Amino acid sequence: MKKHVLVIAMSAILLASCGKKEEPVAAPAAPVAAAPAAPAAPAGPVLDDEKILNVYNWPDYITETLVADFEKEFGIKVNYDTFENNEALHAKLVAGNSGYDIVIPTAGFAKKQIDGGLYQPIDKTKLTNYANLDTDFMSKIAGVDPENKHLVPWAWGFTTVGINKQKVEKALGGMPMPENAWDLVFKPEYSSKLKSCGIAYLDSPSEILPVALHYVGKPPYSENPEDFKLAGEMLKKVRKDVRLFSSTMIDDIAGGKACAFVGWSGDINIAAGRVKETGGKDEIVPLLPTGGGLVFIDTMAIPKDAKHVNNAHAFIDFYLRAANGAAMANELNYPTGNKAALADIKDEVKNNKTIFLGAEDTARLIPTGGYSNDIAGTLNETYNAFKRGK
Ligand code: N2P
Repeated sequence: MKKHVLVIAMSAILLASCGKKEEPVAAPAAPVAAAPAAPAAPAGPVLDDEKILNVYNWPDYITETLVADFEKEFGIKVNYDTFENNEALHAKLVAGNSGYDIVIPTAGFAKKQIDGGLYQPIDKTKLTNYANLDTDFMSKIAGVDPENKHLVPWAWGFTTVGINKQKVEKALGGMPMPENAWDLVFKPEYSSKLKSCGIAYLDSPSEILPVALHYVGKPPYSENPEDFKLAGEMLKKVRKDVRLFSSTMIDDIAGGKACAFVGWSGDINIAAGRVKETGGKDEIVPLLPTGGGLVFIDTMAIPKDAKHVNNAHAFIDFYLRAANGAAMANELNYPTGNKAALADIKDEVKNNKTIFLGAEDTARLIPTGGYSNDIAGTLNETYNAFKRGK
């Protein structure tokens, strides 16, 4: 009988230590008659020997204390860098040895990175908070990442047209606002008027071409070069009216460099808040175009050559805590896909229809998608020709 108890106790110890590379396996305790059935599980996740985590994210896309809170709780030093768009992240990943342990690609863009083997699978057994995620939301991501093997949601939003209301009204001089807000930046009738107060586009082919294709009545993620030609022709007509291609949109909007812009929903709201805080009179508004906004679901992924994979899982699990998901919406105006977070999101945020879209606007969104490598050349050429004004 005594022997039997010991075997159970020992296998429990072995089980508990299984997968914990860095901690020495506990020496089995001397057999005693009343040995506990199983020792208490060690607190906290398994971490890497080197207490470092290298994170690569978009600018202005993390809540104020998240990194410091994580560092404090886990004793891990986070090195945090930012990239400007999916294209820049992609180039880093393709070059290899990026040094990053967690990167935040947009799901649609990440498809070809997954197909190309650039990410390693997520070990969901290490994510104690995974059940906080909304299953409907996860099934959307599964469209590009089958079985949600590689991507864990960070936040989502949509690329849309935003305006400085007063400046746009003034520049339009009595001309009524178009029903489809994309007309403001894609139709010469409007853009030629808004030129005076400034039009800004996000500086990224994969942000501009899907909406341009959609605008000319083609599939947003078309693989047909002819469609790109058509979108390119449309863009060419408004090129002279575009003042800047921006990678610092919050500053550019708040600083008054543009009155009409193609930007990210949350960032436009952040700029609006900044203008208000500093006593500015102008209202900055993200519009909900009848012509659709381009949805983006940004996700955490672990590059295949990451060096701190355990730390990366600890960070992902930490981020999936309800409070951290709620803070993302409350502080940065981006919903997260964390269902458990909803209860802690402020009413003013939850009721803001430019953050949590209503059913009608949701139905109008251009759904998650991505381009294959085959069309990448055409995509970049079309964009660059537009930018150069060719
Ligand atoms: C940057 C957040 C937007 C990311 N502040 C767009 N994919």
